[in-house]
Amino acid sequence: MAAVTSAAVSIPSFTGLKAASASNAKVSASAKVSASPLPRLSIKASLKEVGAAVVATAASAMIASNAMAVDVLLGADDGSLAFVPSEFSVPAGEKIVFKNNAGFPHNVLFDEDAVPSGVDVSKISMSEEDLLNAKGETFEVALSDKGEYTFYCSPHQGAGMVGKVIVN
Ligand code: CU1
Repeated sequence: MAAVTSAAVSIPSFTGLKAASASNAKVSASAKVSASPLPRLSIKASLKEVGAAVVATAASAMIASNAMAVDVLLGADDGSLAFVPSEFSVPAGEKIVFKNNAGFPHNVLFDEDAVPSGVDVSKISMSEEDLLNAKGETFEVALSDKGEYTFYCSPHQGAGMVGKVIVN
């Protein structure tokens, strides 16, 4: 009979589905659950809610991380090869989240001839060989130098997939 480990006892502080299901198996195989500081009933209840709780936690983390971010779609909903929006402004340091939407693969490269002087585009761009291939994939960047930046998608630059951001 497996002993209750500290991992099994700390079920309410699970960090992911994998950990949660591992704990679940340990608890049901163990006769020593009552040794846990938690009442048996509350362990059962939290196990039932593990799935929903993980989803809720992930969702609220997402909302929190996007609270101060600008979202830019890669590919318009109608399939056209464009950044949406293609021109926008952000406060310096605010996160820009490029999200793969349609017409991929896409990437995001800043134009070395069209960024504020002193900015190293290799530090803010994806690598040219790197492509976002699935819907919902993201690339995030925060720009700290004020000024105007032009960016493009290398597979679709010729089709006009370019954008501009003003950092102020
Ligand atoms: Cu593209």
